[in-house]
Amino acid sequence: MRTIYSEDHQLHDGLLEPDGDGWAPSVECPARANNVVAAILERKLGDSIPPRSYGDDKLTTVHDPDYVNFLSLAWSEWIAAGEKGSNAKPFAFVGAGMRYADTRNIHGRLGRYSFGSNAPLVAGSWQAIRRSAEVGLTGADLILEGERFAFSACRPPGHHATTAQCGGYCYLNNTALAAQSLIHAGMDRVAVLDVDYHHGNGTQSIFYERDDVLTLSLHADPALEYPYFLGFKDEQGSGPGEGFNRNYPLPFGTDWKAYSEPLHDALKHIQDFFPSAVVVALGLDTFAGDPISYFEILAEDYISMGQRIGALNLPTLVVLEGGYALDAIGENTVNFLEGIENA
Ligand code: SP5
Ligand code: ZN
Repeated sequence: MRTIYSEDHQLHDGLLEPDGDGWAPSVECPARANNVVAAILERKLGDSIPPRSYGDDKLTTVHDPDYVNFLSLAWSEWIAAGEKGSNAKPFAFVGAGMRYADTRNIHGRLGRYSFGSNAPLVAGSWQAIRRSAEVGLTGADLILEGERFAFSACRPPGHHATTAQCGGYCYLNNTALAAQSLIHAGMDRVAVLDVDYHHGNGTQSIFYERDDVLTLSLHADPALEYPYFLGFKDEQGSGPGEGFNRNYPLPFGTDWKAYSEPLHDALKHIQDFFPSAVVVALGLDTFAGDPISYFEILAEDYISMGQRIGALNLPTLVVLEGGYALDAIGENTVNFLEGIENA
């Protein structure tokens, strides 16, 4: 299968996240995508091609124009305000009884367009963010052009990003943009299966009221794990989208044996939906050796996971999301992709 990849993700570097009393280097770093692409080359999965270019109108099929505008300008506004820090990040958020109204100060704007403090912007971030979205969109186009599989090696990831807020290392929702692009091109139904360790809150919320995109997510129970405020079992969609969202919150310690049961259920629901294509939000942070996670999926299990999903026998776009075990993310990703191809 072909991989879509851009070197521009290297520009999104030197990121910080909260740690103890201060800030430490973020686990979401360039080595992640570099190691994935190196493993793809080494194991000869297939060609790697650059993303195509898309206009802002494509980004605003999922995101608010004001939010896209903010992402593109935030770094220059940070500098113009005289801020010296290498990471533009928010500290103030809207709480109960407050509102988003006329927000012009960069700190207000960072708070307005973030739901947490772990999606910082550095000088090169916007270029990387935009290219990552284009990597996802190009994958969707390959599927539309008749490819059975494609892999969008996105970085930064996207599944936490909502219509107008970044968070959890995510800015533009690459997976949602790809799914929406398939619908826009004429597919009647698309299924999005999110197997990242964290709930795909952005993807869920973007499609929550829709019956043409079925969203399913297997993840650590949000009662115990990030993103804490969405991803529970009783969230099943609303309005016309009622019944078209499914969450599988799972306990810490979940291994392949325990994981395969809810995965089987999710795949059954995908089959019953008769989608024209599947978009997989692939997080490798379910891995037993992941530094920020508590599942017990092993390297060889990703082959089985891929095979199960490949057995749907549907056009499938795989979009890279999380995964922070730098030494293992490449092998685990290629295991999954080979599993899909050899189902
Ligand atoms: C795309 C994705 O997987 N996003 C995950 C966001 C998780 N954010 C919370 C992680 C907190 C971990 N803190 C690690 C500190 C290491 N020094
Ligand atoms: Zn994750």
